[in-house]
Amino acid sequence: MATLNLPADFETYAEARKAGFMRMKELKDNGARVIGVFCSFVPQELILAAGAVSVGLCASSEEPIRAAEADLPRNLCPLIKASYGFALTDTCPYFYFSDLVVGETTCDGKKKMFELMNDIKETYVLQLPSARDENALDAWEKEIIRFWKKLEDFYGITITEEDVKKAIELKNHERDVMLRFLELGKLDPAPLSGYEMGTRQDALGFNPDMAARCAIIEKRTGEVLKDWEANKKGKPSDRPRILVTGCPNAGVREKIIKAVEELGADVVAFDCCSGTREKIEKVDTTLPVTRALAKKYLNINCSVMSPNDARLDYISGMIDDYHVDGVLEIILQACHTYAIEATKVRRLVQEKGLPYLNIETDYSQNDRGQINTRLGAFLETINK
Ligand code: BJ8
Repeated sequence: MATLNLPADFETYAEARKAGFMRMKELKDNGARVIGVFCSFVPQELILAAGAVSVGLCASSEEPIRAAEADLPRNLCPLIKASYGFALTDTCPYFYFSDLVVGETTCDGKKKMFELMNDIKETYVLQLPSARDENALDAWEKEIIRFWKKLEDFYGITITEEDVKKAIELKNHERDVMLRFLELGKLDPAPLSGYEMGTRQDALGFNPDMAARCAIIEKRTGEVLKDWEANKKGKPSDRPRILVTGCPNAGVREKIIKAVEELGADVVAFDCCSGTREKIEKVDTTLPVTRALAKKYLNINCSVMSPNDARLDYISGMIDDYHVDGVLEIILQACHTYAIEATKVRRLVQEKGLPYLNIETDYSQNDRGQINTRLGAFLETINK
């Protein structure tokens, strides 16, 4: 197995999370407002407009799962169990520092878990519709307005339309910056490892300073481009180019994404929440703000939406744009929406003449060996 080529200043996800604790404590000591969130569907612009920072609470550690199973079924998504377990055992500083937790009615497991989480800390739930028609858009816009009001009441502040417009500009800019970084994967040969790309993207969530986040990513994008132009451009590689799709993968990144790259592939594209999924559509600044936010967020291609054909179209386009040789779908145990939608993804990939591998897993390390064997066999099916 080859070792990945990572930059000297590379911070692992665990290191970034730890460094973020101190920053967060400092912020709280200085009176900052902090909102904990679990999902890409939560309109970040309203949190920003409320003068608050948002922190992602989706957990990727196996550690708190046993404690969570006292209240939750064992056969449940590890992300849900771990997130609840951290809250229950009071071992996540980000949960601890959150003034308010914001949940959403995405998958059944999360929305029912939020009812229990509310007993630990106030958990406000956004009622996300699962369709994308006009009625759903109207209902979702009302939810956006309700959330706006909730933030005003919760903090005793007024959020003006100007505040929201400013937040929209800032978030749109951040989306552009992140997208430019993630789209480096279109370059052939791959200019950096997918392991680095995904880790950086997730780790940034622990940095509450948006300008700093953008600066870090712009700097790295520039370095990678420069290196590619000087050392890689025009030198074809025989490493298979992989698109990773499916559930959030932070909790299984080491045993799947790092592993497949160490076995000789390049992960070049991510159709997931730490990939391009939330970045591809910006908030339309020509529409009234609440309509614009509703439209943008309802269009996120997550499998909790039904139907969700836009995700299939997007994956198809990604396969072409990133010159993909094979698709690897990651399903977290008991995630029904992704597991069922995987049938459509597999059909699409096979119709495009490419190999497809589906790995269902949890946060344990028990299946590492089996996963390595399957990844090795998958790579052998790829004609490059
Ligand atoms: S927009 S992907 S962050 S819901 S928790 S659905 S893995 S069973 S996380 Fe997600 Fe928002 Fe969608 Fe993204 Fe499945 Fe687990 Fe549910 Fe999950």
